[in-house]
Amino acid sequence: VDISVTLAGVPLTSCVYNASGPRTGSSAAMSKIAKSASGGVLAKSATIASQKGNDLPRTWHEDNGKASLNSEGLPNSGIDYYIDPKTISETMGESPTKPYMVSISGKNIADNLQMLQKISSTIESGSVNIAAVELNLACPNIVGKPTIGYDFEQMEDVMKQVASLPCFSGSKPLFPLGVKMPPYFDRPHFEMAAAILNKYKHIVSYAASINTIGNALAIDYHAEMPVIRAKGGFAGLSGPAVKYTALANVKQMRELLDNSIDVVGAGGVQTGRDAFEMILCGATAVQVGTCHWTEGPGCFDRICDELKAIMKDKGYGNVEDFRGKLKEWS
Ligand code: RRO
Repeated sequence: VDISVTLAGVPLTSCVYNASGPRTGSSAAMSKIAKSASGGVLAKSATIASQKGNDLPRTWHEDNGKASLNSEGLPNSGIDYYIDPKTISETMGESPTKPYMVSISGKNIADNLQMLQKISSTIESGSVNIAAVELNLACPNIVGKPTIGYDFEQMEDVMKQVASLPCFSGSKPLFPLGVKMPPYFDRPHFEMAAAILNKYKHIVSYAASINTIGNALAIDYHAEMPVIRAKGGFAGLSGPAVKYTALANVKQMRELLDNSIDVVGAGGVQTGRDAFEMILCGATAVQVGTCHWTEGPGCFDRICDELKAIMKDKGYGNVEDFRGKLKEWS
């Protein structure tokens, strides 16, 4: 069975790959993803300058593994590191067989525009292979900043200004652009978010749903304190606990977005069955975040093997055979 797909025009040997965030901060960590069955390598969301992130403790995993929290606060090495030919060759090896992608999460619109310009210049110089860029509209952990994807006015403004950059003003974007979306919970919000992305479909190649469910709170019962230090303990919720919200977001986005925009499923995927369900709901590819964090890069080999076994069992030869084919009750 064949689990390869084309995402945003980029061929992936496997439809399962890593989410930005866990184990994606350095070339040493990312090279392990490159060596695994992951369909690609997506770097940690970058800011203009490197930053340390929030004070510890900033991550937590529930004992039963069903939920995780993070308030990392965007620790990263800065955009220059993630687009440096040295970082990319250390990550991918000398003859890469899969795509390398970067994620950006600027402190403000100007920073996102500046990072996109830097990426454009680097791509135009021909010195590196960057297959796609993910614009993170959904980080919940920055003190004093709203989640952009929940502020539709700001989201529209971001898309408008990005679309006016030289790299997107030609007949075809210089590189495929994806957006990482926060989870929505109400139909009108899905409709508003999708309407903005559809308006900018000439520059948006995929939408990845979902980032973590923001501002969750876990309590240390013994200490009678939040488990996380920053932001009063409010942090992004991930892991199996968010899978059902993620499936719904993938289904809604696939229904509402123009067909030219691919949907990437993310949120609580830890088995081949989870990936299969995401694809049934319309996902072109599936990102794995928390499971990669807790299990390590071996998770990509396991999840791909499990997905292949399910497809074989059901008689599906490739991903298109069941993508978006969730049946309806009569
Ligand atoms: O670094 C983080 O705190 C973080 C980011 Br940028 C994000 O997009 N999602 C998340 O759960 N954590």
